[in-house]
Amino acid sequence: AEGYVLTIAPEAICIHANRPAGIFYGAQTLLQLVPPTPTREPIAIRAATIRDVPRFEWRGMMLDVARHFFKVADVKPLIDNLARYKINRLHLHLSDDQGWRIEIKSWERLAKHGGSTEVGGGAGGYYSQAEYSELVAYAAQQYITIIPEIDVPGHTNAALASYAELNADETARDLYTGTEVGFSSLSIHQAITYKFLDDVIGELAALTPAPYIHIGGDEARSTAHDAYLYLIERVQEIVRAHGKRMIGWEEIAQAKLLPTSIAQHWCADFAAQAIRQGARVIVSPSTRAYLDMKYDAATKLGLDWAGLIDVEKAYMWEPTAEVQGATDENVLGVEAPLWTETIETLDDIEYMTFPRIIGIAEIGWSPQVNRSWDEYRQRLAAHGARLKAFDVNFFAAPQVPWE
Ligand code: IFG
Repeated sequence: AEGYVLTIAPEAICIHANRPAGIFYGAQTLLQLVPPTPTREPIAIRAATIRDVPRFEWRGMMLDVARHFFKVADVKPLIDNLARYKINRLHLHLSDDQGWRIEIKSWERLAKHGGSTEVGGGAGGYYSQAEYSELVAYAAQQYITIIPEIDVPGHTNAALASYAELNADETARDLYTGTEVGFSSLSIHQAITYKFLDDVIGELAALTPAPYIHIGGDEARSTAHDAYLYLIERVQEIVRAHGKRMIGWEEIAQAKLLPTSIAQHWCADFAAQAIRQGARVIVSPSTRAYLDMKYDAATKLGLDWAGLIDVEKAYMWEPTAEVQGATDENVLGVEAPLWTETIETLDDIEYMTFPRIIGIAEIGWSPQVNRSWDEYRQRLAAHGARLKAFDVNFFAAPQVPWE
């Protein structure tokens, strides 16, 4: 579905593929063989035949637009630069304690009130349904599928601040602009919670061509364990009723999963439980793929609870080695989350994302055989000029001999 053959010969350059995505990816490869900016000078390209097909179907990045909000005009350049490296999924973390970022017509206070601030007390913001659809269409033109996440039952303070009736004590929470986690929970045994979930997931599913809805499920420290399992299984039913497959952070694997559900590994071994249930996994190890982790002790942006992740550490790992029982069959692929507690601008996004996402994109596309830091860093060095040409505010890591 995404493979291609690129033949470069004196008489012609040809790209053949089964599907349009393959043509697009062949074109990305060809573009990497020529200078990044237009030139009238003749260009010499070495003759070659490149027969190429991705190892994993899920090659993704997640952008947390809840801790800090990023308007459509800031997300589009990120989409452009991800597509150049054959990334094909952009997971948008649309709700959290600090913000609700997507208009829901049947619960309009979620965005209007729940989206009115952000970490640090700024103005926040949200995507109207038209803006969300604009992002979906823009990404699709570059073969990137948008995956929406509404995080439940924890990470729900913005919703609990927007509607008193969603709270067990019928009292609306205050808006929250800090960076603590684990203090909020939907009220599991109130009927209105499931009307809320059905309405939200219904409206989101109608706006989302992707066959997935991500329902979060992480860090539900204020939800009793049995109540958590009950909610996850009910949400899984709601997602299915709206014709979508449920994705959740790996804690969801403690509940009974449908074989179509997907657990996203980030920091525990619940994903192994998902595999044992016959579900599939997306691999996002916090120690390797969390783009909000500092590169080194000097990095001003980001956090370091999962350790420092330099360009080499973000590249030298194998997805099927991160989860017990993982194989190329039950791993859908890889995803690199950028949590934005400390990230406020597109420059900040680019600084933490590039160049580490380039190595993760290669892990998602290329076979593991021969993966070597010394070989990779030489190739990566040539991309400094390209990233500069595309005005990407990348981190010029000292370990890379940038050309
Ligand atoms: N863990 C939380 C995120 C974010 C992150 C920051 C997950 C699944 C720490 N949950 O990662 O909301 O706060 O690195």
